[in-house]
Amino acid sequence: MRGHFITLEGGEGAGKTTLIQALAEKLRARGIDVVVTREPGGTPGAELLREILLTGSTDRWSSMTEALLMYAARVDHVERLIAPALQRGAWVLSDRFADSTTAYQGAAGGVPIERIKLLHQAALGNFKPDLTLILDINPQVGIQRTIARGEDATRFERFDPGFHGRLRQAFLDIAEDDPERCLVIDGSETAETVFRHAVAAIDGHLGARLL
Ligand code: Z5A
Repeated sequence: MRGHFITLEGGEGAGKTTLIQALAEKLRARGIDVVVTREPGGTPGAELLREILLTGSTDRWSSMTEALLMYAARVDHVERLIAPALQRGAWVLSDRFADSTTAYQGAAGGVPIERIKLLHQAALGNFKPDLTLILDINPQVGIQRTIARGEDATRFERFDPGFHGRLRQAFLDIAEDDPERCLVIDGSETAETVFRHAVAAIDGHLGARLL
């Protein structure tokens, strides 16, 4: 028996962390074994890479170097956490996964998408999520939400507004290219409405009957 792998994607402050917590609660209430994780990170080795990836100046590395580091962290994450959890039948909910590399380092950062696809194939073969929920939001609204939270900006939050506009479009393009796997949810709706759409998507795509 294999579990299900669900990823949440979108720009900063889109509401991924809020949604993932609500989904985990709902699934656990149904007696499902749930693993909540995030990228970059999720394992001790990948969390070390997260620390250096999210700090320092924006030009610390080129986008290609970032993509390689993201995949180094991702392979560790899949090998040591995600794949074993799926094998024992758990549902894995990840705050970001490979689509973030396509969007941030590819579309917004300038690495050709074909090179990122080759990198994915070399690192993880055909491994991909069963369902990806993309929270779409105006980047200014999302960044305002994270500022209101009072935390220091990460390296990525300090990139220019053009970068964040390209990101938003990149996630919409990813959804259009793979409609079987991806569903776009309006992240500017209330947290309750976003949650309802997400639960309906999980029921529709995975036959989960959570509603
Ligand atoms: N990155 C990359 O470049 N390449 C890659 O391959 C990967 C990642 C995997 C990870 O940062 C960074 O790594 C990320 C991309 C890059 N860029 N940045 N920055 P992170 O994990 O620290 O940041 P994030 O993913 O953008 O998360 P976030 O800023 O915490 O946003 P969020 O999780 O989507 O939102 P939230 O925490 O749920 O909500 C933000 C605030 O809004 C909070 O106060 C909520 O209470 C509030 N909120 C949430 N939902 C709503 C609704 N519906 N209405 C009103 N307010 C809401």
